[in-house]
Amino acid sequence: MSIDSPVTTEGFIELENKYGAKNYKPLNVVLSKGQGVWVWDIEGKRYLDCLSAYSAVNQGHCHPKIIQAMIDQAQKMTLCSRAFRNDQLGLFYKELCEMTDSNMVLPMNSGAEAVESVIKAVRKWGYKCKYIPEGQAEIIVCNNNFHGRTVTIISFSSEPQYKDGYSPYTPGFKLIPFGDAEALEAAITPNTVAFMVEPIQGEGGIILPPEDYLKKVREICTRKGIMFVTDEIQTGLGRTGKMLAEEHFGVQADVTVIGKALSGGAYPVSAVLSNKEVLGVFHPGDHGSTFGGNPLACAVARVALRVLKEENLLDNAAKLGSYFMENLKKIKSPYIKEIRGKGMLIGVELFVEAGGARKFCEALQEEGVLCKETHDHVIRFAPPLVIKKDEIDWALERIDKVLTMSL
Ligand code: IF1
Repeated sequence: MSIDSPVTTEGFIELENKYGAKNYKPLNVVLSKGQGVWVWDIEGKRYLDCLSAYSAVNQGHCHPKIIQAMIDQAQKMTLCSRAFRNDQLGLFYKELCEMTDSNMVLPMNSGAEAVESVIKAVRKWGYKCKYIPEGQAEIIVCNNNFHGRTVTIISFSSEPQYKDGYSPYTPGFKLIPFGDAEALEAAITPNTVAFMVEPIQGEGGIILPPEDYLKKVREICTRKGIMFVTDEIQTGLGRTGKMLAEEHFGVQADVTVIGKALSGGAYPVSAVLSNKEVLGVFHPGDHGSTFGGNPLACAVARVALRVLKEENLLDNAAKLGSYFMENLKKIKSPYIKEIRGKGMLIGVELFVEAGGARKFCEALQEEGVLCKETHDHVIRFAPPLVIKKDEIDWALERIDKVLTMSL
């Protein structure tokens, strides 16, 4: 650190405000350390992390095994490009396929890149295998979706803020209501190549679909001959108590995108998982990425996946997630409209009269619990899956206090 490095919270905030783009409005806490479910700010105050970096840190902050694998691999080789092969890639593919019951993997880096890759894959599949006329491929998506921030992805967002000022948009997408299987059936045309959906809408406010929705979707997609794509970037890898959230609904998609926790938050790693037919459309040179599938990413992801299994994090998320939600429901608060979720992905929706979730998040910060509002009135609770019962009790005590005080 240079001698000009700030030492106070205000100093760091000032620096960010002076030099950084203002596309976020973070809570005013400057974090410098994380271990498991706990994070510390530069003043040494400890917080229980109930966001998990938007579900990227499912395995907990700085998981020792993941960090060790990262160090070991970094000392051997970090990147060699896909022009050559590396000794981590094939093992990563195999282990990932076995854990997610998939046949083929396309490695990328960010979630949005993986979603973009899916869009390319299903379009190409439509043209090459379904003989759709060039330029006519349609992809159906849901209102209230969140799939990332690229120009193409925001082109089919239903949230005006995500699109404002970014035109011209990419055509070829159709929006339908989430949870409405009949609307999907009605929207399909001979040019439809795929339907893409989050099994549980995350950014949309932790919205669960009707119980039989994905089963109906699966049946419709099969019958109509279109690809069923699930975006499990947020819901996948144990977050909801299963490896993939689609398992709760008894379905398997044709294509699934994962990211975030694929590295335990140590490094950006994403992937498209599919049956052979879809990813089989890519031939050498059709698609790629400098960093996708690099040995550091693969080594980190292999261990991050192993930790999910070795530490029984799926079961923990299911059991303690239910415990967390049941006890949140016991809180007698005049502000709470609804509590919903699956596993360790929980949304607490407040009445509009409560005046917005933000101030409750700020009050929770004071109490040592870090969380983030999603859409103005929902507080999301999504701690790392390594959380223990007494830590949930610790959080519940503070959440109860904040949600029952007058703000
Ligand atoms: C931001 C929310 C979470 C995602 C799904 C793709 C992506 C995401 C289902 C893109 C990313 C993020 C990005 C982050 C906030 C965040 C988020 F608040 F928007 F809703 F997680 F809850 N599909 N979600 O949730 O992945 O390219 O970012 O790796 O500020 O944009 P990415």
